[in-house]
Amino acid sequence: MLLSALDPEEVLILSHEKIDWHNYNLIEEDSKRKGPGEQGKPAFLKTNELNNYDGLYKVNGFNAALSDKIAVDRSIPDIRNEGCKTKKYLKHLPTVSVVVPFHNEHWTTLLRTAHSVVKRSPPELLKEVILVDDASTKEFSRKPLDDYLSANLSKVRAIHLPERSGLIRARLAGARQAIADVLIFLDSHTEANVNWLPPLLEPIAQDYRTCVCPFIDVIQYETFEYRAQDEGARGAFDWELFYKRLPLLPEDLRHPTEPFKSPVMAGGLFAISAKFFWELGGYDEGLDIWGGEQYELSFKIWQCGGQMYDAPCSRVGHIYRKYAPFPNPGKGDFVGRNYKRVAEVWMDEYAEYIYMRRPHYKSISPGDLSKQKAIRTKLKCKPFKWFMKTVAFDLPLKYPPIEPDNFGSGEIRNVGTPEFCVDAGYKDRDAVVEVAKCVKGTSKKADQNFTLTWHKDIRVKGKSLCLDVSDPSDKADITLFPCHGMKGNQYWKYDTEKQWFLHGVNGRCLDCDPSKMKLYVRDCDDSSKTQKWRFENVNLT
Ligand code: UD2
Ligand code: MN
Repeated sequence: MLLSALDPEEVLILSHEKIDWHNYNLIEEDSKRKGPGEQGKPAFLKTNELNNYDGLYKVNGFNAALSDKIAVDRSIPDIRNEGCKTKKYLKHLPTVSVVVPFHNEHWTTLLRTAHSVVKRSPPELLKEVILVDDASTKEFSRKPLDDYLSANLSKVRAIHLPERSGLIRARLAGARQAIADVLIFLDSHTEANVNWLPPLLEPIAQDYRTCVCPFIDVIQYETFEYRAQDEGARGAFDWELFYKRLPLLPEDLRHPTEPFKSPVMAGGLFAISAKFFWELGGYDEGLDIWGGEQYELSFKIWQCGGQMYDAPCSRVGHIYRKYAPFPNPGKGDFVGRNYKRVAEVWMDEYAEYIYMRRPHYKSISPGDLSKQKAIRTKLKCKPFKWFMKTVAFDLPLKYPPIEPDNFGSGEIRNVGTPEFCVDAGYKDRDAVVEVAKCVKGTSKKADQNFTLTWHKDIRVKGKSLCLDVSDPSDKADITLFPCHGMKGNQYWKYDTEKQWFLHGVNGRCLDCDPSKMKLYVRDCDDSSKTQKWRFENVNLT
């Protein structure tokens, strides 16, 4: 089809010429930087720098004292797929307004977000960065921030909301002021990586009804180390509306530098044309504080004629906090209410799957939904069933409607050396799990309480961390990893007869070497005593 035959509004492409958008001077300068946290290396505080450590940790949920030691414009490693480094993108790309909502974000992590965007965006594409201050109470958030921005970052400005609006209405407030073709939303503790913009913008230039997400890398909350979270996955959810990930499809794996379709976004980091965003009515303004908006927008995009991609060549780091430091602003179960609004407007009969898992949502009043339903009618959006069959076709539907009992719980005690138990040591994700002296019946505290759930994973009691084995070698370590409920590396079975904990589809056995406090999996051996374990409570029904 001739370009001129199309409605000019539908086409943001001015020519098909492609260019190399890399800023090689910047890459060169960054490669020479040295100092704490440079090149995304893990950094540490010295013993004489620990004064503010606890206080700042508590209010931020990450090591904010360390953040203050790291340059706000630090270098981070270019961990893109090699193919991305030679990829060219359209010469004519749409312009960008970056919108960053924040409530009480720490000063240096907020500034690092702004600096990384300005530093790693081609100036001709970046029109502005709008920091939307959602009624922060930290004193630097107003005048000192405004003064810093006007002195140091001319393209960045802050708008200050008079009252706490929550991240959804804060994003809307920023988006309403944005002047560029494309809106990019970021969280306030992120770092944009090398050449992040062109891969986000090209698919939008080719079709404005497209939303594109970058790969989200991990900025470790304790050391600020910058690393990948995985090699990419399609976004999804379970029927309690926890964000989950589905595997890439074979065709996605064949083209590791090409954007691939993703059913839902993680939420915080994405690019969308302003035109399409507003055609969709923006976000539902009835969504309060935090949560659910990622589903609302994703369902809306797909069901109402758009599409959503993840772009492997665009990477942005994000601090996944150790814990959420914010107290509930006196609004009750706002997450439940948000979920109910999204389920009622977009999920049709599938909403029932959620209510089966979360019966109390039935009695939550979602408030007025007429405006959202009118958008759905006006845009002739497709039913949720279409989304499930066409976009999220591999999302498991058969979660049991009511959670079955756990298979077992309590301490996991070794039979060969019965004074030793599996012990999670109050450690956090990625830590290696060991054995320790069993402490049951004594007053000593220990982290020796586990449940083998109906998901067939072993969870540390009271945490959403699971025993995870990713290493196929002999005596492979067992590490703690957020439970994903998708079996794989977290799949365990208990053989009551042999007293084995079997891991994975190949069924290797949980085993230990108490003399070294080591816990691992290895091939099962009928004669081994250290492979036999007693679970405190086993549910045989
Ligand atoms: C994830 C998303 C986040 C959002 C959330 C669900 C990523 C990396 N993050 O949780 O963007 O989609 O799921 O809603 O995908 N904020 C305000 N006002 C508030 C609360 C938060 O402005 O009342 C800001 C906050 O400063 C941050 C952003 O909203 O910039 C997201 O909040 P978060 O970082 O606590 O959310 P996160 O990453 O746990
Ligand atoms: Mn965040």
